[in-house]
Amino acid sequence: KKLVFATNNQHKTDEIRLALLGQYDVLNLQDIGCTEDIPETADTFEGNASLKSMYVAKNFNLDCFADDSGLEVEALNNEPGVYSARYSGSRDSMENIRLVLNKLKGQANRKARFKTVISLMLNGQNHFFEGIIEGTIRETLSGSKGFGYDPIFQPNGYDITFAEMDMAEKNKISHRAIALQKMIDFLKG
Ligand code: ITT
Repeated sequence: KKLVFATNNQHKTDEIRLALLGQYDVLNLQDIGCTEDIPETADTFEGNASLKSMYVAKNFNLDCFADDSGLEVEALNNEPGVYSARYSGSRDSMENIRLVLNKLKGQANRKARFKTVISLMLNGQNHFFEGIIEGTIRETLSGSKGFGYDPIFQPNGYDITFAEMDMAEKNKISHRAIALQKMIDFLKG
């Protein structure tokens, strides 16, 4: 069975492909020949996920899902949130990480969470699935796997960051995996 995943982020594609291995073939935007950089102008995860899934549903006449996700840091009023991909003004992960660490300098409250909202457009109807993982922001970077803010995010109950985990290990607990499992349960009825 095939599922279209409206993303240009290769790391997200890899994680979702691994999670669905043997269950679904996952096609991303590149695979369906969509070269558009779909504007993400909403100010909620639900809104931006819907902009991506609905773009594909409308222009390619395909059922499809999209993931909008980000890091919410408690002491920063839940920033970067929906602006996670370009918090520093650039998509450079190191710049974005540096900005978070600078803003948290001297801050005792390191609590943060990753959040994913999946929008699934199925037969013209929009369905939402959410996943959250709670954790803390490290003082310094650790690990080189994963992407985005993974080197500074330590999930609760672990003493390593997401960037120190193999993809399979991250996939057991991540925000994205939790939201994805909800969607799969829904698809299986
Ligand atoms: P698409 O919109 O094409 O799917 P994107 O990277 O622009 O790709 P988002 O708009 O959802 O995706 O932005 C999510 C950003 O949040 C992402 O670029 C990372 O900086 C961060 N992020 C999301 N999930 C993450 C994860 O599992 N690990 C680390 N950072 C993550």
